[in-house]
Amino acid sequence: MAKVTIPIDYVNPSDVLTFCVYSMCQAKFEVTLRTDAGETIFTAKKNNDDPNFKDNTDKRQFQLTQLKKSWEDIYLDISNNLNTPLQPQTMVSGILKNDGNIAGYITNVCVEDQTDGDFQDIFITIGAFRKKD
Ligand SMILES: [Ca+2]
Repeated sequence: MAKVTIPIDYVNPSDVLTFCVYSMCQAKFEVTLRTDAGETIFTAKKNNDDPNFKDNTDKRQFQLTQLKKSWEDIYLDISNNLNTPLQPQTMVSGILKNDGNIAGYITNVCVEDQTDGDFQDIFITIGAFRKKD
C-alpha cells in the first residue's frame, strides 16, 4: 500500500468547497480531504480495477463553517493498493473577479501511481470559493 499526504493551502475558513475525482488507473485508491483535527470534508474511493472510475465523492459541496472541531490546516490524503510511491503534482489557480479581487482558488492534484510518468492515474480538483458579499 502506498500513501501520501499533501497540504491544501489556498483555503479560507469561511470558504465553500467542492471536490471532484477523476481517474484513468486500474489501482484501487482512496482520497480524503480532511482537517488537521481529523475531521473529514470529502472522501472518494475506488474499489475495483476498472479504469473507468465514476466519481463517488460522498458530497458535492461543503461549507467549512460546518466543521465541528477547530482546525488550522487542511490536508489531502491519497492512498492506493500498490507498492510504488505516489507522486502528486499540485497546481493552484486564483479566480479573479472583474474588480481584481479573488473569488476563490482551484487546486488540482495530478498523481502518478507507478513509473510511466503520465500523471493521469488520479486527478483531484478542489474548488475553494469565497463567501458571497
Ligand atoms: Ca501512470
